[in-house]
Amino acid sequence: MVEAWYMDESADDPRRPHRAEPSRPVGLEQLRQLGVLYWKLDADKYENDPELEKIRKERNYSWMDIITICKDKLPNYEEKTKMFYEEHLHLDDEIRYVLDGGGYFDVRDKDDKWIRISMQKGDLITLPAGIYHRFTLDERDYVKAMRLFVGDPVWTAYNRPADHVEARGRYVASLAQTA
Ligand code: KMT
Ligand code: NI
Repeated sequence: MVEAWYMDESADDPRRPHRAEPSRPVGLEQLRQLGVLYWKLDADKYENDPELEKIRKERNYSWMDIITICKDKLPNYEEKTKMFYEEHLHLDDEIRYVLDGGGYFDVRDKDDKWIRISMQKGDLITLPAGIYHRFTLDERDYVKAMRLFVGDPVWTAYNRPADHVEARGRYVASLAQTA
């Protein structure tokens, strides 16, 4: 099952776990209330997995590619990993399925506190359009992930502050519904 927790305030290496002390774990229900959806799949069979196909079909995740993030494989690694960790939002859902390695998605809760979601092999997550978030590798410095998209991908990130973006307004309004 996915592990998530509130973060500490320390500014040191983001790739460390940064668990608040005493620990404040976050469960799937709390993530769901933020609009974050999660599935556990068998990543060893991602190329032919009826469970993955079912989710893609039901949620219209028609587009996909596979990205490997590590120093030697990703062009402009330093620049890109820095961008991933800038707090931002998108106009569409961000959908990621970890096939190998791992990392952390951090999302803001309703009180604007950081929740860290530990993404490991087999974890599929959907971050809703308009949620403030960021991504970092963990100390293994390696992730292979499937990126899914509803229709043709739009990668534009709106760095915070982006409160006047329409997707942000819709997201904030949706939070009142899931409470
Ligand atoms: C993103 O948009 O943050 C990325 O694609 C990197 C994370 S993929 C697990
Ligand atoms: Ni993003």
